[in-house]
Amino acid sequence: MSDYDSVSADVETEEEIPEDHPRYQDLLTRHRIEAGVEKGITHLQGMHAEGRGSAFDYLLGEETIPSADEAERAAAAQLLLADRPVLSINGNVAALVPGEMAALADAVDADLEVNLFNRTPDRIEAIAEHLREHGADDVKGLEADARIPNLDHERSKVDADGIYAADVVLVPLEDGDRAEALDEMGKTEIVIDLNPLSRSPQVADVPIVDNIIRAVPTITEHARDLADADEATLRAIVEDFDRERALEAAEKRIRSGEL
Ligand code: PTJ
Repeated sequence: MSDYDSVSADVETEEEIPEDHPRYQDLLTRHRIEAGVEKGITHLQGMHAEGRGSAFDYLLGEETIPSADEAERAAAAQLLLADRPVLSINGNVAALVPGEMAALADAVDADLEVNLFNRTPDRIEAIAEHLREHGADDVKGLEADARIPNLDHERSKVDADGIYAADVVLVPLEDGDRAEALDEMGKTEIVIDLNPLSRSPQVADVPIVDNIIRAVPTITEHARDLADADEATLRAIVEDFDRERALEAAEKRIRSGEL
C-alpha cells in the first residue's frame, strides 16, 4: 500500500489532505461537497453531480486545457464589458468556491445571486450566510420577486434587480433548462461545466469545460490582467473566441483517452 492509499475518506478538515497527493484536487472537491452537505448548503443530489463532474475531469487530465483557458479569458472580457453582470450560485458552487466567487464578483463588479433547483428558505439563507463568511458584501436571490419565463421549476425564481435584469450571467454546474430559458431571454451566458455535451454549455455564448475549482480563479486572474484594457481590446477578445471550437477541443480531449 502506498502512502497515498492511506488518506482517509473522513478527514475532518481540508488541511489534512496532502497537497502532493496525485488526486489532491479530487479529494479536496469531494471533501468540500461533503462539508457543504453537512452544513446544509449543498443538496444530497449535489454529490451525484460532483461524481459526474469528477469522471469528466479525470478524462480531461484534471487540468485546464488550452481551449478552456481561452474561454476563461473570453469570459473575463465579457464580464468586464457587461453593464449588469451576475454570478449565479447553487449549493455545489457555494461549497466549492465561495471565496473565489466573491473575489471574481469584486474583480468584475458583478452581483452574486443564489438560485437553486432544490429551493428551500433554509438553504437560501445558509448559502447567503456562507458567501458572506467568505467575503461577499451583498448577496441577491432572497427576494425572488421576478420569474424567468417558460421555466416551471424553482430555478425560475430570480431577483428583479439581479438575474432578471442582467445582461451577462455566469451559470455554473447545472442542468440545461434554465440555461435555455435565459438564452431565450437574450442574456449572454457563460457556463462552467465539465461535460461539454451537457445542454448548458451547448447553449452558452462562452462554454468553459473545466473544473470550477480551477476555472473561477483563472477567470479572476484574466479579469485582473485586463482591468485596464480598452473596450475595443475586450470586444476583440470576445469576437475572436470560437465557442464551437472550444466545445470540440474539450470533447476530443475527453474521447481521446490521452492522459
Ligand atoms: O443546489 P441546487 O439545489 O441548485 O442543485 C445543484 C445540482 C448540482 C444538484 C443540480 O444543478 C444538478 O442536479 O445538476 P446536474 O444536472 O447534475 O448538472 C451538474 C453539471 O455540473 C454536470 O454536467 C457535471 O458534469 C458538472 N459538474 C459537476 N461538478 C463540477 C462540474 N462542472 C465543473 N466543475 C465541477 N466541480
